[in-house]
Amino acid sequence: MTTVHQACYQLLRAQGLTTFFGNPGSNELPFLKDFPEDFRYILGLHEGAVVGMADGFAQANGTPALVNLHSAAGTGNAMGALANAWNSHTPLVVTAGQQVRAMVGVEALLANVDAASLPRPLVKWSCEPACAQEVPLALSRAIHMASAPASGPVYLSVPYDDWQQQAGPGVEHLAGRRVETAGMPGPEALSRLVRALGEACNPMMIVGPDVDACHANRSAVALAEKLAMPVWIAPSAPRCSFPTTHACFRGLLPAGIASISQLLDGHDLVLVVGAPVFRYHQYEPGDFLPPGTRLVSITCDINEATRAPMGDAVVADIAGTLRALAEAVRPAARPMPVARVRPALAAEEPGPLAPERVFDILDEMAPRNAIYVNESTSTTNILWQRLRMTEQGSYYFAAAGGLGFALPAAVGIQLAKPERRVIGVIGDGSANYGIQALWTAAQYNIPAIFLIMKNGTYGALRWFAGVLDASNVPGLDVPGLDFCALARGYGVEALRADSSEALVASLRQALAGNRPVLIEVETRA
Ligand SMILES: Cc1ncc(C[n+]2csc(CCOP(=O)(O)OP(=O)(O)O)c2C)c(N)n1
Ligand SMILES: [Mg+2]
Repeated sequence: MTTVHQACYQLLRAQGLTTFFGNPGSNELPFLKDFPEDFRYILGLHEGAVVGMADGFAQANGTPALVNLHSAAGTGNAMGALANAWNSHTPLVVTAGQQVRAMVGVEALLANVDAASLPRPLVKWSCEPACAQEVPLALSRAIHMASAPASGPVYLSVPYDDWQQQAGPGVEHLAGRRVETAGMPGPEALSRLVRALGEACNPMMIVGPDVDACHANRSAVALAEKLAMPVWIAPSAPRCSFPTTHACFRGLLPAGIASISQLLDGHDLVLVVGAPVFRYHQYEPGDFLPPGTRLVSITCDINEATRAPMGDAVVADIAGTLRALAEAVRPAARPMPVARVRPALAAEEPGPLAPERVFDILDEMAPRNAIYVNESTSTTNILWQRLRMTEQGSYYFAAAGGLGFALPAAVGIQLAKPERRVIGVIGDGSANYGIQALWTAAQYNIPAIFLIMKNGTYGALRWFAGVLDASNVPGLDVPGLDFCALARGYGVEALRADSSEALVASLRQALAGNRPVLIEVETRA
């Protein structure tokens, strides 16, 4: 007889999901029982860190990651991280243990009441199977739902007595299933796009995270070069989809309606690829588009396409569409944009380091293919101006703006990409929301580098207080934190840098080793 437990492990194996990210409780023990040797379990000490690590792992691999959480409490702890995963289209198969079926109705301790509703609206699909025999089918569906465009997190709650039950007939058909989506625009839609691009006198392109996610950065470059058009990164960027050293690269768009509109002014056609239109942040009322500008977006997400307040959208496979456009458009007769002048290297000054100086040093010392995970919120623009990022998958940021992403995600990305060095650049406020991932980095020897920008404050909120004209706000400073002590407490080597020389020496040491290292840098607020 095949049990539900056996059938599900066969299914997970066949679908390539052999890494669990989890934090267990009693409800989950029957699922984790007799854990097969060809699977690995990455333990996180808090569910926010668990989902953050899985998010980084899944994004870096481009395939779904498996998460196992403890009932309602574990799911609740993970919701902030789920918001980020939902917004970055991260395929996550989140499973949660439920009480034994006989005691869900009486709401015994650890029952997940109305389990399927709990993670909504931050999941694509959510389910608690009606009976044990439906569990393998529900898990299979969860995997395919998470992966299908637009990919995203899904949630499956399983009562713990289901695992030992006999699986239903025909369960063996599930393991090898493939679900494919063919998302190319039809020939007419494609030629409309080609014509619009060919007829535009002054087009520009805005690329978003899904370009990088589907490895289409080179096609974006090819299209930009053929049309000699400037390229911006969509606002609140969770990834870097265009080489920041390229002549066409213009920078990171601001996140206010009026300031974006101002930058689009003079362009008769704006092509947005792989981004919502737009992920605004600060409210700057104004026209969404300047007069005379037409906007067309290519997205994998029907939600993104329909909620955009302006422009036309094509919901399609981003990589295939970009490739087809780059092949089909005729080279423009315009001169290529002139490369931006890189900012001058920041001068050495006494006292805490200027963030500019930190990024100059980092850019100088880090390997060219380093992967940056950013959650230093007040220095994001400086990072984009100073770090050269040229390869696919070089940059990650919390897509919903929920803190607690970068530190765990750096661990998950480093686990997925052992051949590249991951450097988390994390604020002294942000580091506290996912600090437990340091323990996982230490225990599994995942050699990410964590650079903590210690400016003693929630710097971005100080800026926002200015935007909102909110003076005398309490709770904006975070003095008295010792990240070296915290890191050592979790088993991670720690270095303190209070000068350029100390930062250079610390980075040299961290980069030379093959272990996780935290570097606490004193920075200017
Ligand atoms: C989960 C969560 N809680 C609170 C916030 C609000 N928030 C946004 S930026 C920020 C400050 C982060 O400070 P820090 O990491 O020190 O970076 P800095 O702004 O100083 O560069 C806070 C608290 C958030 N985005 N997410
Ligand atoms: Mg800070």
